[in-house]
Amino acid sequence: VEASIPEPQRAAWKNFAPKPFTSSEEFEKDAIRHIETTLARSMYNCDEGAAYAGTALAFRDRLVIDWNKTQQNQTFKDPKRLYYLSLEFLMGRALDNAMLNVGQKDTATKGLSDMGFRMEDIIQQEHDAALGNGGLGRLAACFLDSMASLNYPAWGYGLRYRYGIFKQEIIDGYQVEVPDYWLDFNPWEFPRHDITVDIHFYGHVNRYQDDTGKTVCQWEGGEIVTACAFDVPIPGYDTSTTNNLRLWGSKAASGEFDFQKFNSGEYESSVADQQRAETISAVLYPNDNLERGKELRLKQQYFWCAASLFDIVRRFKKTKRSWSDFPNQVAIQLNDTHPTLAIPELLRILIDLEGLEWDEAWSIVHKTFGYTNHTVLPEALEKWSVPLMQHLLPRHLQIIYDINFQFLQYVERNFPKEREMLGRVSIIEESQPKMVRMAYLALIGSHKVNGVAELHSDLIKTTIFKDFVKIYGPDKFANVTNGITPRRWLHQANPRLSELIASKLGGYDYLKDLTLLHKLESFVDDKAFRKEWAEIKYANKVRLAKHIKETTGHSVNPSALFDIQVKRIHEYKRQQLNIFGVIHRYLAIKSMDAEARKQLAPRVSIFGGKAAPGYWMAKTVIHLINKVGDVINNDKDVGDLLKVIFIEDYNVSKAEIICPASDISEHISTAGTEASGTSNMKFVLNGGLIIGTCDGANIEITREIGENNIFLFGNLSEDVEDLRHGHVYGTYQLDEGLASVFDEIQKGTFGDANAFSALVNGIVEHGDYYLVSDDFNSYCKTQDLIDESYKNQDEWITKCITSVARMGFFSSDRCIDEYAEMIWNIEPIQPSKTTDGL
Ligand code: HBZ
Repeated sequence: VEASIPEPQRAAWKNFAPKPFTSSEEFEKDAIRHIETTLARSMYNCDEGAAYAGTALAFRDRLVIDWNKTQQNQTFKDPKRLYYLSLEFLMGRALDNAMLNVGQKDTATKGLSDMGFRMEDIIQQEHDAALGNGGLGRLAACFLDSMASLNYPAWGYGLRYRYGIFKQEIIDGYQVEVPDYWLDFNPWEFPRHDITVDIHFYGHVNRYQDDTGKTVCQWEGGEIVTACAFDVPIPGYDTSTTNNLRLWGSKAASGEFDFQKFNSGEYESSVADQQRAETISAVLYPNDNLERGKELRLKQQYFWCAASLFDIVRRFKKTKRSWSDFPNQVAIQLNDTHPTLAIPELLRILIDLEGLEWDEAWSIVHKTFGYTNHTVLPEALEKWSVPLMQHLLPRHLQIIYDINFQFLQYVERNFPKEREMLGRVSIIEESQPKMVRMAYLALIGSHKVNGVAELHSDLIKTTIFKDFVKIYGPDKFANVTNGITPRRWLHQANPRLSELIASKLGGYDYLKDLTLLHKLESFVDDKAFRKEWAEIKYANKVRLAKHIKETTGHSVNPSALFDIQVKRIHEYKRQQLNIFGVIHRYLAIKSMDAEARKQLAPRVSIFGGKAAPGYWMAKTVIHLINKVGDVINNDKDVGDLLKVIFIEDYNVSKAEIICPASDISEHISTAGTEASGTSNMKFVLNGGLIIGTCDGANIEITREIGENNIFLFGNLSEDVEDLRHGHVYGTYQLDEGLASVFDEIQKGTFGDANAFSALVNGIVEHGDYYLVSDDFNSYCKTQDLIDESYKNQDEWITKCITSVARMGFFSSDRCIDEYAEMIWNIEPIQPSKTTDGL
């Protein structure tokens, strides 16, 4: 059926298509209409939740109009599009972002005030969309913001988890996980009941010769689960471009089979089928940088890849182009190896369903994909057991073997003298059971592989992918240093600083070209500017202190130095180094006389972050931080000189309060382990300094802002291997300061010492893999330097302003332009001016 309204009847649309509000009165009218008619509430029962819903729906109306137009415009112009495949999109809240991106927050603030509400309270009614673990998921969210803001024709594809990352509660100092059911009211998603894809699992492959004698493979039997599309509009900043994020939810296929079961009275079993299907998109796996090889996870991956590719291919086929045009119209970026099955799936579609020959199909596939690597940690590199893959995806396993066969033949031909390399680079690891190495498959099936910061991109070429550099040459490898969106991480999180900057730079253009920040440097000596700068930082610390008071009951002094480490809890990120440093400081304070104590700058050490539920060592670190806090915060000798706070349930919304409030933040991973880090960028952009190792993007931050403006410490990545070797085979010498910290823990000062023995023994007895002892002295000395430096507030503020002025490079807009040019080969599409989008 032709769905398009014929030209003569389009007048109705042209006359009556909804128009967005332009005044606070029009906003109120829309919001109140939604409260009354969409929610069936009235002024007698309109609480903050209802006011949030009315506001969100009024803005949603605006977004939808631009969204429809953007999609029509892109369909009409049919440019090459980018599809960003990510199992995680850590979006946070949408309303504030939408208001700021369409430039109508003030209008709505006025309207809400007329209705009896305060904007701050209304914004907080929204549940975070927490469909991610940490940096990788948040990067995907920043990228969506930049792609829309730069008018790129781009879609995100992900899974619609019913439960996002768990909520963290701290009970008696322990992490307790609570499910995050977030979908009760979600105005930002549009279920597309008409857009479904049937996804096939299990079964077997039937290989036969067709009439022409060609070998054909048919995947048969097994089970079918239906993928249903849920679309989320992604508004760009100061542009009407509104892109689409498509999330797939799973439900039972409504085939005849179920119907018969139901009809014949097998209600329970038919309901069980339905629940099994819905389980696929039920919950986000809460591990970051760890792969555990669970069947349901593989099912999630295939379900999402297959649904997305079906959708992409369907859209391509509508244009009636020839297959060889596919890579000219479609670029697909793989966010880590999680979507790697998209590679054999596209081959399967082209060969088994569309009848292409292998060579032609391979050439299309390999030109289409790009792969971003986010880690070199061995435990995070994805591998799937061959028997599991054989069972769940028999045809894909065959295709993977075919890819591997062709690849190994190529290697053998080109490197005949290096036969021992074949085993090393094979996609199949010859272990018991055999394993499929997903990173190798992703690399071989893509035309470009990139790391996420310079050091990391160099490291992948010398470690995990060394042989592949030899095989393909260095040009297959690239670096795109991560970035963050300045809209959320400056303008939204720190509105006063954003306004101050705009007042100096003559407007908000810097939010679209962050390099314009450099002009701030000429104001570094401007007295009034500096004063206001300091006042804003103080006000942001007061805001965080208030949050801390409300959530933990502790009062912290906003004039103290706020020292913050918030990120997932992981041994390689070394929160243990931080808390051992805190204990060391505590012991020093205890041994000082009153005079010496007066000289000390008061500090608040703030921690936050989730541990994966099965990661026992990380949970022990959380426990220790809380126990140390209990002791120090109640020690009368110490008073305001030192407080230790653990902020519960760190998430995107909390990060928006925390990042603007730091004096110092900690990015102290063992050199060579943190691929990039992105919170380092958020903190510096908000006028905080950082203490960090020479790791990930810290190195490029140093290059940009100058080494006088950052506190670097610790061993370098090139020395890590030798140090580790020395721990195991040489004589091991524990750092003296750290030894005194361990003595204190062992005395039971922070409760039962046994609770922390694994943490201590990991360092003292088991090789100190993360080099905590090697870096401890350098860490403590650098912290002392920070104390000294902070006393000179004049110099400190100069460092902060200078750093912000030099942070232009770290906008995710710069990343997206680099990907677009170097990897995707796509161009921006200017939004259409006309109402019908053509
Ligand atoms: O990706 C992070 C890196 O650790 C960080 O250095 C980098 O800045 C960031 C963006 O490039 N990696 C993750 O956050 N990884 C995960 O969250 C993850 C989640 C599920 C997995 C594996 C890793 O199965």
